[in-house]
Amino acid sequence: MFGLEDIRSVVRAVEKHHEWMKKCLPMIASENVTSPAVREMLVTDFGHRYAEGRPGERLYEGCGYIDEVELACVRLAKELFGAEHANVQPTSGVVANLAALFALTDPGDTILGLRISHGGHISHHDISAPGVRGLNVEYLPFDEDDMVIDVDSMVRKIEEVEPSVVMLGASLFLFPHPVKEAVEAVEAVGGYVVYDAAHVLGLIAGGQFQDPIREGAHVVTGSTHKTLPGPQGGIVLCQRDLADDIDEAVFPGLVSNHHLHHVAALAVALAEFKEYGERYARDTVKNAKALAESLYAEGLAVLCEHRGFTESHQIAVDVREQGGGAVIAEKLESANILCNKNLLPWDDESKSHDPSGIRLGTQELTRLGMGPSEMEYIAELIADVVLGRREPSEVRKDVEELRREFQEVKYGFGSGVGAHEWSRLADW
Ligand code: DSN
Repeated sequence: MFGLEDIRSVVRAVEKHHEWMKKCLPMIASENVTSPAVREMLVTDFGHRYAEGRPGERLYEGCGYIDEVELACVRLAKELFGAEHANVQPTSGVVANLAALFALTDPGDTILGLRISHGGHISHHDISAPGVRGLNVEYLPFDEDDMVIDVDSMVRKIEEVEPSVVMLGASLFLFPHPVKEAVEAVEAVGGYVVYDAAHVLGLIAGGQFQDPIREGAHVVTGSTHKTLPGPQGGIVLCQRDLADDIDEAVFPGLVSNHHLHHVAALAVALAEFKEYGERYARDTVKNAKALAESLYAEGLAVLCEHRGFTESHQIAVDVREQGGGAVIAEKLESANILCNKNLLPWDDESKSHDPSGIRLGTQELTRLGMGPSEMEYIAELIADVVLGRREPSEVRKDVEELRREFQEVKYGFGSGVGAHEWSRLADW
């Protein structure tokens, strides 16, 4: 009886969440929605099974079809990114970064990464993956006005500290990173470049951001659910000579069983991206620029006006004058506009609960079919809240009205394409 009540309350909360999300503007830059075709894969029997090891060399029986799917997923990833090797087993982006660090470093080594306030992810820092590996982390020099890594200082720093790894890529990631220069400098001291592409993986695959593999990065890591709208999980792409070290770092190093339903869902997402990726990535970046321009025109302090605001799916806004990131993100949530508070370069990192800024992403709104004219209107709604021109509860009504027209996931295989046949796969 109690069990049933518990289940009902969980189901009710999930249903309420779904209903509410349909009325919101999802602008958290690290999220996205999967297509119906990808979702079908997530509820298949693959989610019940074990397949430790590599395809064809499993430690369990019963993996014939699982091997087929994982090999397809690896092939699609290699094709889409032009990579020599792909490992699709990491269960998250942090696990992918851990795998790269376990493969390329020894405890006690030094690595370089971006400060969190400069956009670096926690898994580039000793509080996370590098700490687990016993590494010393030093910081990449950063130009706070241009929101880019300072190339000359970076090269000097690499020569000085001789890092095993230079971690590029970021969570606040407006402009490309100097991959070629980092590769040249770090190879001279016997190290590697790991490019964490979590945020921009889909933009890279769609040809709308820098291409770290072509620029020489030894390893590219990522999560598979941000601008690449796949299932939540991780991926590592690398040069052929590092393949065995990466594979061994993932298994048996960091995962026992990987998540097989994730692999099936990722294979479908990658196939979708071959079809729709270029257009989706282009529209996402176009929307980010349009949103930034409109917010700036409304009087908000969008970072990097002098550089065109952004070249990715993200924009950053300094809202110190309006009460700070925490207050503003909460007010926006009251208007059903979801974004996150974010540290900006001048913030003390101990202030992550009360930073100067907010970060906004356009990848999910784009996926729902919105374009530059919607960005302009959304900028007006955001400015209404941020500048206190209207009560969030008033703005919420306009948000709900706007969102009513945008309920379907675009740029993916939907219910019109084989969903009938796929739906029986969930029948377990
Ligand atoms: N740190 C998360 C973000 O950028 O939102 C991703 O892991």
